[in-house]
Amino acid sequence: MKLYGFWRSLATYRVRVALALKGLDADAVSIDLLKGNQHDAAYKAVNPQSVVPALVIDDGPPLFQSMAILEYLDEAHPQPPLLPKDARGRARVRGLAQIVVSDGHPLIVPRIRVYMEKELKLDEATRNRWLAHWSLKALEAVEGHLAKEKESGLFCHGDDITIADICVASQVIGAKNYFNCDVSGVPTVMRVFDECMKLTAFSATQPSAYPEPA
Ligand SMILES: N[C@@H](CCC(=O)N[C@@H](CS)C(=O)NCC(=O)O)C(=O)O
Repeated sequence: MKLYGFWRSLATYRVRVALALKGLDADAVSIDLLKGNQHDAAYKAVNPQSVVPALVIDDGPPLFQSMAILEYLDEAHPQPPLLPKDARGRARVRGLAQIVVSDGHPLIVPRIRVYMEKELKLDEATRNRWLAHWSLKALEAVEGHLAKEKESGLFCHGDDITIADICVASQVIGAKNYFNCDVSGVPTVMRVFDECMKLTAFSATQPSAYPEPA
């Protein structure tokens, strides 16, 4: 298996965590987003959207979109499961994950930042306000669920890791480490994040710990 990604990419991190939880190895291929290598023709042939991650498994076309990849890994390698057994639980877990993946993260990705800088000519302080604001908004929405719903446990949904924890952890890393957000208003999210980080699958693969392949 080959994982096209980037060390500080939050979407790639989600896939790294899932692979680690499933005990799977993938060769990492670095697409340097800071240099704009996602736009190279060679990578466009792998992922026409010019974003990471992409997971190449065999002769078939690469898998793309982190949520689709997480769900694929869970179906192809069911142990340990990353979704609850009941339909209602799966809907909750996917909903929490999508607050991050569909609504929060898309507002802070490099192409948005580049557009704000180059096209809209927004200065760095204004751009940083945007990034911090929307990063925290997603976490506040997750907090609204976790703090009041009895389904929350040690992790986002009960006491087992799910796709929701993977996605929420990625968002916390962005908010805290990249955009300096004050996360004191999302204590339940942070409690869950701290639990996740006790697991090697989360801590050893996080951007700050992850060695960039040469
Ligand atoms: N929804 C996509 C997001 C993919 C994405 O935007 N990845 C970022 C890195 S975290 C990227 O490659 N951005 C390149 C760019 O914005 O130019 C997923 O979850 O896989």
